[in-house]
Amino acid sequence: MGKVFVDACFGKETPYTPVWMMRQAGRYLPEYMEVRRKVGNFLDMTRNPEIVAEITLQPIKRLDVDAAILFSDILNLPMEMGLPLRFEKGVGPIFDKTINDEKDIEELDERAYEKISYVYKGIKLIKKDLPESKALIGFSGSPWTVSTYMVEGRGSKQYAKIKKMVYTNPKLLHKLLDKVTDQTIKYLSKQIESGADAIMVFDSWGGALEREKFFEFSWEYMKEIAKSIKQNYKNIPVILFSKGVGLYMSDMDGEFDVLGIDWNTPMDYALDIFKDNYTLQGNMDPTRLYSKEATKEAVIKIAEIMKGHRHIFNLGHGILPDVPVENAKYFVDLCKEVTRR
Ligand code: 1CP
Repeated sequence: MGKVFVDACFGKETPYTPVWMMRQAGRYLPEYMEVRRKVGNFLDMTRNPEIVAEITLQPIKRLDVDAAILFSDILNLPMEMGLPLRFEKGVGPIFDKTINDEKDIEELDERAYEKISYVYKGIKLIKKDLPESKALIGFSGSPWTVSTYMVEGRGSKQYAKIKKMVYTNPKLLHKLLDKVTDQTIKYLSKQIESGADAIMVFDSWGGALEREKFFEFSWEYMKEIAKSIKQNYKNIPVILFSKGVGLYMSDMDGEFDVLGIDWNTPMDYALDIFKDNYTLQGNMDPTRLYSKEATKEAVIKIAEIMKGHRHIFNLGHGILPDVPVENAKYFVDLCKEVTRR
């Protein structure tokens, strides 16, 4: 039996529309919180292959989603490139050392993709216990989104520091993006070699850029990653997800298989643009999960729009920590039920 998720990525016929949720391995799950309390520190969790495997598999066991996503973070790779990382309660990720000039970029460790071996070990452990019918998604951040943290030092509202670089020193920024792209391609390739069945690139802050700059500083690098992966691993689906760029979609092309659609972008609008050239993944507003009725309304609407087209059910961004697990389970069951053929 093939994997429903992988088949859907390639636009093959499936018995139902597969479903998973961004950030599905996380704080809304009591079993995640239990491990987190035991280990104490998020980063230590990501650096322990046994814990990585355990948490990755939790949503498979609890929700019966069609794909597991590797439990890690997009910031582990820049951390291994030489920027010490910490997570602060109420703030989020913090890099105390940031990228400011050419020297900072030259000092970045080009062996990062090897140093991050705990991820590859975790993937091997996950694959031992993952049922044959389920897929494992490996991932990275997009070079642009990862670079926003490397330059700003933390999550940002204005992106003033990196956008100043966009307009005053684009050459420097391209140099950083080139280096992160190179590491990311090697990192994702090793995830595939270790057993990942698909890979996804998260570009959460693509929407911080105006149209022309988005393509120059973010999309081009995502395309380069996709192209390189498809050249070497034809049978591995590549999923690209940029947040906040629905209005730029008509110019998006490239050698990827699946495009993630955020919740700000109407699904029928996206389908109009992409037709069945790609599988569209998404896009229920994650806050609908607070209400079963609101969930049902969206699932039925999205299923109707995507009926007969290439589709994977997901949320339009990550699940929130205080969503009842019961409602998440309701969403997953309902997606399969209403699309069963
Ligand atoms: O226990 C905790 O409090 C840690 C919370 C947490 C978790 C569960 C963070 C901190 N990262 C993660 C895991 C994670 N991050 C995954 C694992 C797999 C899954 O989806 O279940 C993935 C894919 C990510 C990706 C990620 N990390 C993104 C891109 C996707 C998105 O949500 O936009 C980003 C931007 C990050 C950075 C990050 N990691 C964690 C935080 C709090 C943040 C900051 C987000 C921000 O700046 O707003």
